[in-house]
Amino acid sequence: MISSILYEYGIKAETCLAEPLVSGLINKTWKITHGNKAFILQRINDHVFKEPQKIADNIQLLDEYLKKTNPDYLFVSPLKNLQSKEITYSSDGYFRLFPFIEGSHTINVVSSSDQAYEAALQFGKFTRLLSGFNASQLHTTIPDFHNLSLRYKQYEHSLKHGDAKRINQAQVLVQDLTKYSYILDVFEKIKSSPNVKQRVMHHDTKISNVLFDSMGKGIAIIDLDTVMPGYFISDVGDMMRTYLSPANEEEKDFTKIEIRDDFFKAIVHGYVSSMENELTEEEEALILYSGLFIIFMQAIRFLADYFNRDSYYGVSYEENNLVRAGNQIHLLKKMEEKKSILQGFIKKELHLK
Ligand code: GN1
Ligand code: MG
Repeated sequence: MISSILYEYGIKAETCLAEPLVSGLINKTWKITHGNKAFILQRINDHVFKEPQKIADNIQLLDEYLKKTNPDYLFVSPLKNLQSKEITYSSDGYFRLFPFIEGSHTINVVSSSDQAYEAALQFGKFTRLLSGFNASQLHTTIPDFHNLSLRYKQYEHSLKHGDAKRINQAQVLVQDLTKYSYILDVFEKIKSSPNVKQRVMHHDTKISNVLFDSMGKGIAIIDLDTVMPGYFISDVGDMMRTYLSPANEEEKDFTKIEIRDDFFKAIVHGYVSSMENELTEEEEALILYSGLFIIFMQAIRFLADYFNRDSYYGVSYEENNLVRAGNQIHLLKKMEEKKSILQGFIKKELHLK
């Protein structure tokens, strides 16, 4: 499978080493080494990304804009195949090949607040550099991806029509979630507010989507499939969801889930400083909310998928999605408990600005 794709790029597969990389739950990734050159090959999950060409079009538009406005910015775009296309289609699906950035590495776990800071700097910088770009030119690669209203409807639908046994088993979680309906109400207000802007957002800001150099400095962001118009709460929120706790969404022992103050401060400091004066006052008032918003949305997405018999997320055991949902609800609870302390950190940060 891989060799026929590499041929499309003029690379002889027999002389290559292909190593699968641990990546997300959706796409498949390999590192390809060919002599002293290296590449990243990725297969796009076209069950999730129904129109992969839209991803390629978006990346090309952004690439052109950034090359013009900020030629020194490291924007990792896919290489063209021998047909001059950024996407290679085969019977095994849609593939892209990226240059491997020499000297870069990725990490899968945020182990220091400096790493959280570096990542926040990178994601903030990306959106700021694109603040003059008209976001509405971009395609929506996954419709309603972070539209909480729709996600909630999908969750309610799964609760009515999903697997009865699984729904019964998750009653405590279903009850717990009802306490957080205010998160949905706030989102409804955001949608109609002109002061919460539609910006170019990444929408998947987990740490493995940041390239670091050997000194541990962030140098670029990758995995641009979900780059599309959105609200800043998506990126800041997903950093909070995935960097704050030392235990991730797969952790079964919920006592290991906690909110690390230093990591919270690092995200806020990195993001606010790299966005410079881009955030409106109304947006600044939503910084804390962004974490609650994304964690809540992820909890209902995991639970809905459990009820839908795991039709979306890859799972490695029967109750995987149930555990993930419970884990995220626990994280949400932990963040709620700390709200006033965290808001204090934000206030301090904004004051320093
Ligand atoms: C998916 O595949 P991955 O891990 O990059 C999902 C994200 C979730 C994440 C949870 C396209 O991302 O929204 O936050 O799983 N991406 C898509 O692990 O649905
Ligand atoms: Mg992704």
